[in-house]
This record gives sequence, structure tokens and C-alpha cells, in this order.
Amino acid sequence: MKRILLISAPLEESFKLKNISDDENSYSLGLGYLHSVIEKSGYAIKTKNYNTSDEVASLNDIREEISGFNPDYLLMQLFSMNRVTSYKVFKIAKELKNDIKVIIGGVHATIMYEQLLNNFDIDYAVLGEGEKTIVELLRALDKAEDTSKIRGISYRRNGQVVKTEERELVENLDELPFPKHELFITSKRKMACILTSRGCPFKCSFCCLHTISKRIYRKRSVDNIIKEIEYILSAFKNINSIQIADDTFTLDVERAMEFCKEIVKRNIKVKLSCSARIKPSSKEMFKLMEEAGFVSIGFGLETGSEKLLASIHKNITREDVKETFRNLTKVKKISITLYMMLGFPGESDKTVEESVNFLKELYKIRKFGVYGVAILWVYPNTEVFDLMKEKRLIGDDYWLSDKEVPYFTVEHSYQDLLRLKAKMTSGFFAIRGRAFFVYKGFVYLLKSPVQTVKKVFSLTNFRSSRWN
Ligand code: B12
Ligand code: SF4
Repeated sequence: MKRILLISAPLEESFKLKNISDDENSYSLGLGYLHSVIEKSGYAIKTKNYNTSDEVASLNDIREEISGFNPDYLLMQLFSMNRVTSYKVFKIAKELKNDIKVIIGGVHATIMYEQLLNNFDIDYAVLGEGEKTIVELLRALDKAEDTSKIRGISYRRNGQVVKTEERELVENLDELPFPKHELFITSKRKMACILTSRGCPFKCSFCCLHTISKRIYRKRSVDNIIKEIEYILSAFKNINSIQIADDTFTLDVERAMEFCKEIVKRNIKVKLSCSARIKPSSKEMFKLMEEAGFVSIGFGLETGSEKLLASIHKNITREDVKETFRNLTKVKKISITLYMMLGFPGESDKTVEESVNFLKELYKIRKFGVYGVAILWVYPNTEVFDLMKEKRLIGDDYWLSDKEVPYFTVEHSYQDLLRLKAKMTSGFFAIRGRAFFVYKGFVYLLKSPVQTVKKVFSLTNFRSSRWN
């Protein structure tokens, strides 16, 4: 039986959430899905996520895994923020085992495959959703068959990088096996994660998600989702909450309501949370979500400036946000968190003030918290990256360097962005004091108030984590 090692290398230091343990955080469903399909196809697979681990210790562990487990294939998940350590792993892998086949995938690999194949000793890049492609590729490689007919891959042929025909997205998500929750659910973990849909039809200027899901929204059937929830709750007795990690869980309001009704009908008792878009929304949906056990919803608002909401293509207006907040006034058991960002093209002292004032207005309609303020970072294949490129502040070569994922510094220096961030956070702070900020629950705030206040005022280089 062929052996496969599937890993995700450590993230850059500033992306590691320091005050939250792995057991309290979301887990990688991408790795979970890949593990399941590969295992079901008859391979011996070992999956290890090093995202939050120390780099030196991880590289040592990876060396041991390659020598001990002796995999035939090394599969690696590439984000922009773990690419540098991944580059080190490519080298280590071929040094230790020169016949190992290195296959990469994930969002950064899907965008930068040509650069990666031209500069590193990688055998294949899987582009986009990986479940079907990886199984076909492994089978072909096992039999030393021609891989040129496998859709959705790229590789070097006669020194040239070639790309095969595009792979279609997984249309019927119910066909997929459940992700391998066993990889992540320890006896200490209380929260499990699921994906009930994939994709988002929008294209915000800072988001690179369209690379994988091509702006096509697909959803699982309610029955299939409930089966997974029932499986999780029966297999792992310590799980009392489930986070829906979809890009846009409430995009289809009818489906969200159908899901909630089914949870109530089957008397499933579990705390639910999700992230959602401001629009569409409805009173009835939020009421049903409360009945079903939703305890938290996170909305990506990003900015309170009408002008910026339009220019980042968020496809929402301030009136839409107020409407959603009005729809939430009677829903008392769900806590609302807003994800805010700062530093968009056109950001100024005035837009920061507009954001603060808008949040004040919202707070009068319905209480909520803010999950920090993230300074706009720049990922490849986004509109903001292209703007930086036009101004010659960045080029594709940047991704070959060992520099961190950059901030958007076309209009403001990093120092000025920090100043604007301090202005925004202190403005929010004034609305309701520090309880307004939802950092790693309130536990961290209680444990370390000084550090928290420092973070709030951005004296440290804090990047808030968000899902969409
Ligand atoms: C849930 C989530 C989180 C969770 C869990 C993260 C995790 N480790 O999975 C949390 C909250 C922790 C998180 C944090 C962050 N996240 Co996040 N997150 C997501 C989100 C919404 C869903 C991930 C997911 O489950 N996807 C569904 C699975 C099925 O897709 P997938 O992981 O891409 O995997 C598929 C394919 O890519 C491919 N594939 C992937 N790897 C490989 C490897 C091989 C070998 C093969 C063959 C195929 C393959 O096959 C898989 C199955 O189809 C994505 C957006 C998205 N929809 O992907 C952002 C996303 C991955 N996050 C992103 C970012 C930026 C972050 C943060 C850095 C945010 C921040 N600024 O703090 C932090 C990082 C800190 C950290 N500790 O992880 C970016 C990554 C951008 C980039 N260019 O790398 C994304 C794409 C969001 C975005 N819109 O920009 N995140
Ligand atoms: S940021 Fe959210 S709403 Fe915007 S395109 Fe990305 S997933 Fe969709």
C-alpha cells in the first residue's frame, strides 16, 4: 500500500494566534476532506497540520516523518502565509528521499503554480478543489500512466510548465465523504467544524476566494448536513458546539431556515455559530436560528464608510446593515460580532470617523462586539494586489521572497495605518469600553488585561483572524 504524508506547514509568526490553543480554534476542513477521500481510495495516509507550531520543531518533525513513515508522496497545503516554510520543506523532502513525489495544492498553489513549479523541486500542483483530482493523480502515478489527461493539474514537461484542462467544481457536495474530524477532535476539544456550502458569488477587492470556488455557490442537502452533525455528536461526547465554517452560510435564506427547522424537529442540542453576509437577511431566519441553538454570528462589515463599502465591492450599503440589525433586535440569545478592516484604497481620517460613527448608530439599534480591526493585507489574485503592482510597490517575485504577506501601503505608510487603526479602535472603545472587543473570548481579557489593551491600541502588530 502506498504511503502519503499530507501536511500544512507553519504560518508566518504574526498569523499565529498566540492566545488561543488549537483545541479552541477552527480546524482545517480542507485537510480533513482530502484525508477522507485519499484514505477511502486505499492509501495509508498520515495528516499533520503544523500551522500554529514552531518552525524549527515542525521541520524536525517533518524530517522524522519522512524518514520514519517513509511516504511515497508528500502532499502540501499552501497558503500565502505558510509559503516560506513550505519552500524549506520541499528542499528537505527531496534531500531525504529523492524519489518522493511532492504535490502541492490550496489557494496559493492554485494562483502561483507557475512560479512554484519554475522555482522549486515540486512534481505536481493540484489547482482548485482537490478531492477528485488528487485521487485521479495518485492512481495515475501509481501505475506510471500519462497524467496529461487529468484535469486541474500543472507540472513540468520538457522543462516547460504545462497546465491541463480545467477541473470542474464538485457540483454535488453530498457525494463527498465527511471530513476526517478524528484528526482534530481531541478529548479537550469542545467545538467541531463543518462546511455546509462552498463558494461565494461576490468578489471583494481584498479576497482571493474566487480562485478556488470561481464565485459559484454550492450547497449540501440539509439531510446530509444533519447526518454529519449527528455523527459528530454521537462519536465525540465532549463536543458541545459546532462552527459552520462556510464562506456565506446564510446566502440562501430558505435553506438556512430549513436547516434550523430540522435541528429543532430532531431535538438536536448543540451550540451553533457561523459567519454570514449582511445581506440577505430576514427576521424570521434569525428567529429560527436562535431556536435552533445559534449562539453567535460573525458579519464581515469591514468598514462603515458608504463610499468604501461600494469601492471594495462588498455589495452592501449602510442601509442594508441597519436593516439586518433591525431584524436582529428581538433575537437576544445570539451574540453578534463584526469583523472590521482598515486601510482600503481611499481610507482617510474621515472614513475612519465615518466607521466609528456608523458603529455608534448600529449599537443603538442592537448590541454587538467587534473582533479587532485588521489592517488590509494583500494576497495574490486580488484587486488590491493589482493596485500595488500598478504602483510598482510589489511584483509577483515578492512571493518568492521570505517576506511576510504585505499590508496595503499604496496610500498610507505602515506607521500611518497604525495611527488610523489606533484612532478607529479608540473610537470603538469609547462606545462601550473594552468589552466591545471580542478577542479569543473574554478569557484572554481577564487573564491579561494589559496585553489586551495594548493589542486594542495596536501597539503590537496584531492581525485579527476572520473567516471570510
Ligand atoms: C475556516 C477558515 C479559517 C479558520 C480555519 C483555518 C484553517 N486552517 O483551515 C481560521 C479562523 C482559523 C482561519 C484563520 C485565518 N485565515 Co482563514 N479561512 C477559512 C475559510 C473561510 C475556510 C477554509 C476551509 O475550510 N475551506 C474549505 C476547504 C474544503 O477548502 P480548502 O482548505 O481551500 O481546501 C481545498 C482546496 O484548496 C484543495 N487543497 C488545499 N490544500 C491542498 C493540498 C493538496 C496537496 C491538494 C491536492 C489539494 C489541496 O483541496 C481542498 C479540498 O477541495 C477560508 C476560505 C475558504 N473558503 O477556503 C479562509 C482562508 C483560507 N483564510 C485566509 C486567511 C488570510 C486567514 C488568516 C490569515 C486571517 C487573518 N488575517 O488572521 C487566518 C490565519 C491564522 C490561522 N491560524 O489559520 C485566506 C487565505 C489567503 C491566502 N492567500 O493564503 C482564506 C482563503 C480567506 C480569504 N478569503 O482570503 N481561517
Ligand atoms: S470577503 Fe466574503 S463576501 Fe467578499 S468575496 Fe470573499 S467570501 Fe465573498
